[in-house]
Amino acid sequence: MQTQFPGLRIGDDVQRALDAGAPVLALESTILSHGLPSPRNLAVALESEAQVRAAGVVPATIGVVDGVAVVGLAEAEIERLCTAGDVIKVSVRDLPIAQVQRRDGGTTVAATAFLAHATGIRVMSTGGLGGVHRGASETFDESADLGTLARTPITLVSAGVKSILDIGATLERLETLNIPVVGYRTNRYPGFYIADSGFPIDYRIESPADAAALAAARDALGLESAVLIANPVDAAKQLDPEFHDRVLAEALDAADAAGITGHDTTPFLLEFVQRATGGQSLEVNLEVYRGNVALGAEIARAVAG
Ligand code: PSU
Ligand code: MN
Repeated sequence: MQTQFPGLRIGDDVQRALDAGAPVLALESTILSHGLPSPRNLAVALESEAQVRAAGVVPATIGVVDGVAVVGLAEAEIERLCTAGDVIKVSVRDLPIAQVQRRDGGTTVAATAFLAHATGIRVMSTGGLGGVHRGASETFDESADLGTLARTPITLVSAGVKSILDIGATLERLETLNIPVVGYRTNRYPGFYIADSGFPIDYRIESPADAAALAAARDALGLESAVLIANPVDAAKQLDPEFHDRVLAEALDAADAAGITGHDTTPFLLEFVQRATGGQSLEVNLEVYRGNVALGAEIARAVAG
């Protein structure tokens, strides 16, 4: 499937790979524009693309440049999203606005999955998913990632959701939305910085081939939901769980005191945690991301057969 629409550009490498049925892995860019500090964001973006290529897969970093949704950003464009001052956070609903106002934007998991699927890419890796925020029963703050993934048949590798969110409520919503969640070699839902969030997952898979079989079964049933592969960080490299819980409590208090709400919440909490852990959380974050990119590349190969 290659749905082209005005305001969409596909990179040459990516287009060639799609035409040839070669494996492609989609990567998001909000993690670059809003999730990681500069200049580390650029290093991470380029390293992960190199990591994907070394695995024999074509990387498609996705973002919005001057209003154009680009699937397979060129290096200069990645650099621009990593360094420009006025890059907005683009979820699905922001795509038309970014287009007509010619903005630069980092695409969220939702917008990235939407664009990847629209161009025929079947596998994507990210760090952490958006989910249900704490206090959502009052604020209604639930990431558009969830609703979008309910109708975007892609295979998505993440390390679960960060514990800045309400993990239990997020898992409930994933169930309501008919989005399959499987642990990669685990029956525990990962908590991003920590290998085990404390919540169980009913099903696990053991290999990239298992993930590909799951996606094929989903497709054969005509289901439109994403398949989520929950890939925990190596327990030896996780953030110390007690330290993690303490910093998290401080971050939530600070957000509350500063009156932070809506789509500013995630970047605020992530930045707070980064500072409060003296950069330790950042190193874990990058470890988590590398692991998800590596597994995503393997799954992309398995899916391409
Ligand atoms: N979780 C992280 N880091 C991130 C994000 C989530 O650990 O950078 C980004 C992702 O791009 C995700 C988005 O799709 O935040 C969700 O934001 P919101 O809750 O506003 O939908
Ligand atoms: Mn939100």
